Amino acid sequence: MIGRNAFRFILLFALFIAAALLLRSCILNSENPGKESDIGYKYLIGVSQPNLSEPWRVAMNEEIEQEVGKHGDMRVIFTDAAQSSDQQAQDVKKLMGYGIDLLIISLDDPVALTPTVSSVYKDIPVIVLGRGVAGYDYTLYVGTDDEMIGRKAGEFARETLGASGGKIVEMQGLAGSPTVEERSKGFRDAIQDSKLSIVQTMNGDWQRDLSEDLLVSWLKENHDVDLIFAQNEAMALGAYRALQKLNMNHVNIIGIDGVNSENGSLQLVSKNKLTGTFTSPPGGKEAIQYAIDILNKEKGIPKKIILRSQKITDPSTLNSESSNSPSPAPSPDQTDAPLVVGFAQVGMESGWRIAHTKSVIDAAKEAGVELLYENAEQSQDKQIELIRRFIKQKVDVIAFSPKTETGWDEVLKEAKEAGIPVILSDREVNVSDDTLWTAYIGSDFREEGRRAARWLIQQAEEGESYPIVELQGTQHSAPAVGRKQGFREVIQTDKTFMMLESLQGDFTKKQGKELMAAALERQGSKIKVVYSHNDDMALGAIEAIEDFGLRPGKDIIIISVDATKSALKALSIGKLSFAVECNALLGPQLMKAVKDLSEGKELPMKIITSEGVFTQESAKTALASREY
Ligand code: GYE
Repeated sequence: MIGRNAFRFILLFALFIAAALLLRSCILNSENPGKESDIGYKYLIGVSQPNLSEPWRVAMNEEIEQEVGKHGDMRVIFTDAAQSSDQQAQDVKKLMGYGIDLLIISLDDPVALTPTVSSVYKDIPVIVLGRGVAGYDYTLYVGTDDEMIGRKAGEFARETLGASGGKIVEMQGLAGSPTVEERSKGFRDAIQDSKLSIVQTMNGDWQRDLSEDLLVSWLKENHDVDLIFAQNEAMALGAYRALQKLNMNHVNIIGIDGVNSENGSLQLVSKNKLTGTFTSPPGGKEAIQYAIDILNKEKGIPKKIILRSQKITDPSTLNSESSNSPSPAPSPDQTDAPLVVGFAQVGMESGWRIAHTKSVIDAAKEAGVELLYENAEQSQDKQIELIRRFIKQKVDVIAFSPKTETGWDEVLKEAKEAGIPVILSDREVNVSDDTLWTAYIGSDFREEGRRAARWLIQQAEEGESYPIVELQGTQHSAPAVGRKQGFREVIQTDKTFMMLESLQGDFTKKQGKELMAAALERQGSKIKVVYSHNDDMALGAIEAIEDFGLRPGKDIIIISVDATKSALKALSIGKLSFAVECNALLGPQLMKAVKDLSEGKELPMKIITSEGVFTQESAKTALASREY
């Protein structure tokens, strides 16, 4: 018989061991206390789908499931709202109740669901996938450039119908979705100066059967149609079924999505049921890859990831190394020689540019990349010459900040023929074939312009009018084009704002001062607002306003873009009124892209950085820690 004391000792010892093991497992999973030890995973992802009737959404879930399957410490819960917005809001609430660590949501009805997304975003990271949500209350958007896809579809419609043109029916998704508006805008812009005309627009709400029914009833009375543009796969299939029913097989159909599944549009194209389609990659794989970085609190998470869309008229060419895809990844040579990146910087015109250059140089050093840095001193010809030099030097990757949007086709073709990927850093290009460049890393300049205008409208006082002088950045540069367009998109809705003068600058302080001094001579105190495309011109304008005897930030509202340290200083002392941030610290993301390329990873088409805004108040607190 074991003595009573010995029994007590063994019992106490066993209890001590159990407590120690429990404590150890909780410490191991401190960020998810109790989860891993209890259920065997670290992160729980919730995926909310509006429906699973679209093949594109089924493909999205399959991608997510496949990518999650590569990570033993991750689980995923899917919900399907069966096309009910109320149900989708309920589904999100239920997922939150399960204690998910991150929400991935795809929306057919962003108007109804934006409040739900915004409220979840207050508690956990949110990735919006596929179709957009209004505003910016989310961690990351993964999707496509819908205006670009619409424009490509419009160009294809012109190609299909030829010079004689034709009559088009546009089958849109659910009204109110940014995706619908952007795809439609791109399509209409592409056909505007042609003999193609949209004779009827319908909303098939992204659904096959509704589209089929709407088309059957309309086409019965209107036979004279040459092409149907359907904004997604399911509606393109609905269009095909309607034309079959009415024996109108001569009518062309252009779709979007390009899903490779039974009855997906790739099959429909290969069976000549669709004239062509544009892929809209579901983004499920990318969403999970970024979800892991977000949950692991990696730095430099972008705001938007834009995936590349391809035109498919012959599915056998999809993803082939044809002209459809950008240059292949650099062939990792067997030696462990450092990657070599040729970087043709546009110049040193502004504080932002100096910070950008430093960020790229520092990041290259940090990443062990050999950077061949050259400064083109604001000359496009010199940038072209530098790119040609990098080609001759057989660098692994070429990166550059294009001075202007156009004029790059020839040299980028040379880089592609040499098999050297090109990454656009901070400024986009406008070329005939967007596979001439591999990726763009930078800002959404139109949104920067919209943010400037939205703030200005909020400041407006009842009964006042606001004549504006605009100081434009380098002519034909992507930031100047985008900031000009975005600002006008918003103020044109409010008649209290009028553009008094829009002056051509070049992002330098000297130009800003000279242009502002001349405008003051012409307009004097009529000027109530200065909207400057960057800080340096705004700081020059401030000096000119003071020389003229007026008080900058008081007599004249001054709005700038970049939000460099000098701008925050001017904000903090009341000489600048508002600054929209343009992130200059692109070096780390550029080098990550270079590394990913060298490892054979496919890059998103665009990586859009996360940016904020600064008021005079918020500048005071941000100034001390401002990196540039
Ligand atoms: O706003 C300006 C610089 O390309 C985004 O160029 C950049 C712009 C930036 O000179 O300060």
